[in-house]
Amino acid sequence: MTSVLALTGGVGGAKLALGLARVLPPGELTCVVNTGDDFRHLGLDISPDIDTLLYTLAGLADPVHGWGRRDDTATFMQALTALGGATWFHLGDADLAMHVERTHRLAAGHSLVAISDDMRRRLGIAQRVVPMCNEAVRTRVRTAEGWLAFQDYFVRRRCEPAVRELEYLGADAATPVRELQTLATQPGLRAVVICPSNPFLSIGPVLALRGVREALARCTAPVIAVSPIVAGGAVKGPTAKLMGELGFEVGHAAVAAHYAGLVDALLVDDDSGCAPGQAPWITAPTLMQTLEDRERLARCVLDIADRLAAAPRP
Ligand code: FO1
Repeated sequence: MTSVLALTGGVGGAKLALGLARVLPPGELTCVVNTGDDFRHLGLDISPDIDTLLYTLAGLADPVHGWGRRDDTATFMQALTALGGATWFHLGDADLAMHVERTHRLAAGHSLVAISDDMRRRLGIAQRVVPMCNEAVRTRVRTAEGWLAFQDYFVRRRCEPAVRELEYLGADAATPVRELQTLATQPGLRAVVICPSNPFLSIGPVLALRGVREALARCTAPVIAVSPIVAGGAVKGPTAKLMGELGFEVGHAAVAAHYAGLVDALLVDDDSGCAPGQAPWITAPTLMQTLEDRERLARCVLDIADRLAAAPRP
């Protein structure tokens, strides 16, 4: 039974999801994962955020990149290079098995939700890993060069082009998974945690699905977001650069504005720049370098949720 629902995407989100998985009893965590980064490459259906989470929870993630598998080899990429194939997106040999098997099962008519659930069981993961929807939702970014598909922007172009606009293609027509549809009224739900993922690239697609913002706003369980901004910038990745390009001042206030009306508390590492009147700020160390940091932050989030649940609602 789910007692905590985490919304996540990318490496930062997976770190807190791992902390939550380690401090909660097995089976009490359900992670709903961004699929806006998914794409078709070399004929394969690739779901980077699902795989990052699966590998992280299974203890298989590459500790240097955070994505891909630890100790993976590159025979496939070397052979592909020799044949003149597209090498801008690295697919390790063991990781390749995931993409081949997912592609095969999708073509055979299995849903992304069913495939992800089977994969997590086979990897020995007790927590549920649920894609945000079964349909294709594709994040794309508008730059001076026109619209770019997400991985073209993120990996091929290394986030270099300045982003003017974001779009989550297909979000309007997609049906959010049951876990999102029912989160407003799910009995026994202890907390909804918005992980410190990129609010625009990783959480944005989830929030763009029909009814999700409304369900979060009506949720009877405490909704806690953790800001991905640490020491005034992003830990890794394009969050700070993107925020600036989209016209926001880089800081927790822009994160709070993005989640306005949806969260009961925003966890920040430093509330000195936070505007009064926005979501209640709670200060805690949010940098997750070690496994202990992940567990400590997870306990802190759950503690805040429990305190909010016990307090009379305004
Ligand atoms: N990110 C990169 O920066 N370069 C890569 O070559 C790359 C390959 C890759 C392969 C499998 C996978 O699951 C993820 C991979 N990522 C790579 C990460 C990924 O594209 C992004 O981190 C996410 O989409 C953003 O959350």
